[in-house]
Amino acid sequence: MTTDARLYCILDLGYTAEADAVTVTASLLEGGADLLQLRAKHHDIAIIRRVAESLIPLCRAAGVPFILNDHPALAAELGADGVHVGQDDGSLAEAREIIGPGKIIGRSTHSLEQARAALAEGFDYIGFGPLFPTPTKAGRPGIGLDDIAVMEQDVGSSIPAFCIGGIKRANLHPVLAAGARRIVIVSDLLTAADVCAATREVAVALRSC
Ligand code: TZP
Ligand code: MG
Repeated sequence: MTTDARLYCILDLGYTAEADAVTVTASLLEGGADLLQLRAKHHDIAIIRRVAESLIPLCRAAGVPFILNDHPALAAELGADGVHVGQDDGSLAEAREIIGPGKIIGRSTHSLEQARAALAEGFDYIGFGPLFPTPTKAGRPGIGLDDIAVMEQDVGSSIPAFCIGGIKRANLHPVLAAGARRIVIVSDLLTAADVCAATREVAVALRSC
């Protein structure tokens, strides 16, 4: 993963129909996504495999790492560039054993303590949030903006740390002003009228801060 990755986009099948996955991903990549994750919380593994197989060539052509959410064995089988695992998805060592050396392994974190622990364990990057409550990850409280600066100092200076959760073009400024340098946006980009233009707007804002 390039260490200057700023915008991490997620193709979430909860928002984008399988039939639109390639078109929408192409727009995210054209708009400036630095990393692309496929996330599908309620789909069969066969569908996830099929969609992943259709997205990997696009990511390769764009030079953007393809990360699979969950399913390290499928990520290994498909030759994905990495896998993203949550707090309840086991250890780094377990994921590494399955996906193999040289692959990117990211961890969701929901507090400063979890962020520091993920760095200590050796994860390649973290997600930090949700900053704001979000229907994309329902049932989790927002952790707010107060810990971003310390998290960036303690963790983000060593591994890429992507703030996530309820971030939109409309609230990007306060998130960046709080110290975020790298972000994930899911629904605000996937539901935009012009996905490519919306992605580009965020990518440009991140590059100029
Ligand atoms: N992890 C923490 S918040 C979140 C995930 C996957 C969802 C972010 O989605 P959105 O739509 O950008 O709020
Ligand atoms: Mg998970």
